[in-house]
Amino acid sequence: MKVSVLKNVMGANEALAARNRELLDRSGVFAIDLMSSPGAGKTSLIIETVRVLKSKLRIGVIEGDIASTIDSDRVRKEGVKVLQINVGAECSLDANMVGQGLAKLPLKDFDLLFIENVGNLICPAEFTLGEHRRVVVLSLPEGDDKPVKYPLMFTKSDCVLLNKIDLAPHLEFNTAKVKTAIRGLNPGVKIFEISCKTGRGVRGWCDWLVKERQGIAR
Ligand SMILES: Nc1nc2c(ncn2[C@@H]2O[C@H](COP(=O)(O)OP(=O)(O)OP(=O)(O)O)[C@@H](O)[C@H]2O)c(=O)[nH]1
Ligand SMILES: [Mg+2]
Repeated sequence: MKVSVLKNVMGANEALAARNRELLDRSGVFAIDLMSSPGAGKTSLIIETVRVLKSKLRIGVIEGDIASTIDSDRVRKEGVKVLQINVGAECSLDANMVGQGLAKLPLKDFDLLFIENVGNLICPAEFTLGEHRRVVVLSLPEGDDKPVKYPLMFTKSDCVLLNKIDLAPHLEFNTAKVKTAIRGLNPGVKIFEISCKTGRGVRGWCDWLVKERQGIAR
């Protein structure tokens, strides 16, 4: 019984995600589902990316959080259109919430849409939203065992950003070991070492993003 209810919930989410994807494609918007543990640097990454790419691409943002408008207030200061979705007791955005958000946004005005998911390495991996690419941020202070402990998130992502690389001298984080673990779960995944604080690696990530978008542009 439990299993079939769960199947129905996931099936309904898949159908709504496909509708979101159709709408995004029709509107010419390339969408990223940005996931991580709380505090790994998703909002910082959006801000750094906007700073590099805003002269090239028209960027919109959906901010998913349990509560507050802290992240949307931060991002709005960069001069981009932001929609906040507060999920309350839920542990992730889902396709229904994102569909309602998309209906409120001027999609024709965007080339690129960031969907910052709720900070959590578990639930967001389970729900597709209609995105074109899934990106997970793993920050060094979280520890290099996280891909092995939370494999689904890393198996299902197209790109992993190892953030806060500026803190490496102060931590025992084995970058080679973590990359091997991630590639063991997901051989085709792209991995970048970045720092949103110093800007290291941010250009390489932005170049990848632009190329991925061009790859699906009609
Ligand atoms: N040292 C260092 N700090 C960083 C870096 N990136 C982000 N931070 C800091 O990490 C903290 C959390 O960053 P956020 O961007 O808010 O993280 P988040 O993933 O959006 O957090 P939630 O939305 O709460 O899940 C902030 O204090 C940032 O300034 C980095 O590359 N290096
Ligand atoms: Mg955030």
